[in-house]
Amino acid sequence: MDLQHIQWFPGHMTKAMRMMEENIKLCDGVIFVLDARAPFACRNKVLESKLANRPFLYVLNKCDLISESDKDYIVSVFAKEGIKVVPTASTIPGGSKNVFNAFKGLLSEKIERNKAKGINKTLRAMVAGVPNTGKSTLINALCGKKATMVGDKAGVTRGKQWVRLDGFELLDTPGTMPPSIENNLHGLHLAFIGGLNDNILDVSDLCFYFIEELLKINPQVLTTRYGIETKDKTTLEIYESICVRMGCLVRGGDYDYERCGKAVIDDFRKGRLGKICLEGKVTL
Ligand SMILES: Nc1nc2c(ncn2[C@@H]2O[C@H](COP(=O)(O)OP(=O)(O)OP(=O)(O)O)[C@@H](O)[C@H]2O)c(=O)[nH]1
Ligand SMILES: [Mg+2]
Repeated sequence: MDLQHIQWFPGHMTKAMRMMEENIKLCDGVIFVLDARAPFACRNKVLESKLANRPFLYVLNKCDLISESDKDYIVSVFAKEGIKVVPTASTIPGGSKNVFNAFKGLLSEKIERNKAKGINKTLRAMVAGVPNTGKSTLINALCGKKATMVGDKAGVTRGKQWVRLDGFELLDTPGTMPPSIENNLHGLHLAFIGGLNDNILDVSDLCFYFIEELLKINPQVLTTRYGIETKDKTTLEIYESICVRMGCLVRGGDYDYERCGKAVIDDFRKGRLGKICLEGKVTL
């Protein structure tokens, strides 16, 4: 499966980047949301370079789905490049207060300058990131109410939407893919975390590659969840054992790869396989 080139039709990307640049002009700063399970695949280096001199913050969301040590590792990798990353979990009550404080800190100079000039201006921030990373959930968490629509698939937010919050206005935006995916593995990671439109992907292929990836990161996860042995087995044999354990068989005894694939990927996305980081310390 060549995910490096999938859906990266240059016209779409140019349009999306242009829209993002237009929105940036309306804002005093940018909050860019990363999925903690694949933060480096979510990263947008083109945007980073365009934001070099502006208040800009990466938020590492969904930290409840990775281990503390992977979280610390990711933060340290970004720190080495001088990039600040704020870890959070938007679905955990009160879990996003640190994001708001960090962003206020980032804009403090501007806030002070406005105050000195007697200007009482609402500051604006754009919330951007790959589809399904939790941008709208983060905004709701910051506001303490359901101000934007959320959902467990890519492309829930369609147009842009302003949300008011305590002297600020946050701009919720539809997810945007990085204009260049550095390698096929990053493309796969984006697919595993639900960053790509599932309709364009073959879920059996996806599950096969996901199992292969898990065998490198932590095969024990498969044994614990599905009660299967992985030692000395091929990826396909493991996939088929999971099919059997989950009762995913079709008439005649063949395997229902698709139904099983959907279930396994869903287990990962919902955190039912435990804490897994695809780009943590072990995997890079
Ligand atoms: N476990 C966990 N799930 C989260 C977290 N934040 C968001 N989610 C879930 O992730 C899914 C996507 O959330 P959204 O807020 O709709 O994501 P989005 O980035 O706005 O997505 P688009 O609008 O499609 O680009 C939802 O099912 C959320 O419940 C988190 O911190 N932890
Ligand atoms: Mg959204």
